[in-house]
Amino acid sequence: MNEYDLLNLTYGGLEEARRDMARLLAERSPTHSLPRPLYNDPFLFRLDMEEVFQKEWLFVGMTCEVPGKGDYMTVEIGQDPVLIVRDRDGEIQAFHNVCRHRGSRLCTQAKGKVANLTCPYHQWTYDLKGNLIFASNEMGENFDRAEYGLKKIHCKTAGGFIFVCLAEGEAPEIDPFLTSLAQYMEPYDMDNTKVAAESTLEENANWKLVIENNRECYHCSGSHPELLRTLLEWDDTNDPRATPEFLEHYQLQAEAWDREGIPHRHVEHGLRNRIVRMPLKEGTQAMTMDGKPACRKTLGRIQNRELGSMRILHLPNSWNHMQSDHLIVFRVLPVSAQKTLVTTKWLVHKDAVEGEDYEVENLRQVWDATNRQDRDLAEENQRGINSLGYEPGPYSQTYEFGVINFLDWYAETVLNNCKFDKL
Ligand code: 3BY
Ligand code: FES
Ligand code: FE
Repeated sequence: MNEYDLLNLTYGGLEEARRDMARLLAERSPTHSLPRPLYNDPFLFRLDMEEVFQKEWLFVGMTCEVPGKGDYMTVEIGQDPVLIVRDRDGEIQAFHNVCRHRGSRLCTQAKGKVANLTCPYHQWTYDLKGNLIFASNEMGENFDRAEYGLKKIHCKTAGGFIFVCLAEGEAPEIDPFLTSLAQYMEPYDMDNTKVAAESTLEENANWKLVIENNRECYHCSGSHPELLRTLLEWDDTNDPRATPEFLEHYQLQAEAWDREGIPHRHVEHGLRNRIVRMPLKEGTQAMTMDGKPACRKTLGRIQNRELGSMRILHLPNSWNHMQSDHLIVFRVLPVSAQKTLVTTKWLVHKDAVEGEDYEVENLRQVWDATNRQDRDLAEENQRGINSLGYEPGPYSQTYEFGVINFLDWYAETVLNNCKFDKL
């Protein structure tokens, strides 16, 4: 429980909360921010975890983070520790990071390399496909190791991204998006990238406020001087606010991208996924303080430094900026009703040398500043929402349509996934 949870208990129990969540989502105004309990009630947070984070595909990391056999990474999805490991066939597997003996967490580090997976508690040992290969003789004659393999989690990769889904039965459809993602990421040759820098911010705000904040740039001019050196304030080529100057600038860049076979056209898969390449401000090449590239080596087969930024949205937990010289990937993981972790990773060419080809400080400066600014905005947003004075307010249809789209996706997903009929 965090310090505010008791203050924000709106319901006497989970079933009452479930019924009211259905009502709140069905009766909400889609053009207004959500009713308060959806941003701060601990029961509704639990339902967000059950209906969204335990059932939908989530972005967890990049394939280049587990480049070799036996390389693993761990991630906590709420209370579910997850292990991602590259097996001896080179396939990426995801398991519940939980020992089948008495349930200890198996891998305790964020990243590592192993031959097999040995539990720190009583040394039960699993191979990289999750088969139990060793449990001491003390387990008795009738003990059948085959019954105690690690529990698998749905896992798919495309274009260098790793997605997992905790759903116990079938996972939702994601292949059409993965096909687009692989196609749009092809120029980047993701096997030859590496993480050059990483940050995790703990934000005292509900995860939906973190995503809402990312889905609009209405706040950019008031808060993001570093980002606005290079970023245009609308985030799609079909934005109604696009000026004739922008359209001309876009046209010229898009013609070059077409000649070079660089995918860029807006593609979407429902409201959950969107990919579009957007130019940066004229005369700039990357999201750095001076607009110059952060890395001397371009990525993959890319030669044109003016690739703008390809934005990839994956609801509920990721947005991304793919540029000619570096990539910035973002992952959102809820912790409690009012606590969220935002992890940012900066990727460059695998052979780029720190100090020669890039400086970490220069690489991360703009988004470190932007992330801190966004954290402060989300936290102030949460504080105001907790007040008796809060009532849902109207979104701007031009500046905040991305927020409206996100909440439409969220409401639809919860209403579809929730077993209201069982009540
Ligand atoms: O650039 C981004 O990732 C988002 C979209 C608009 C504002 N925000 C900083
Ligand atoms: Fe893992 Fe006992 S809990 S070996
Ligand atoms: Fe922002």
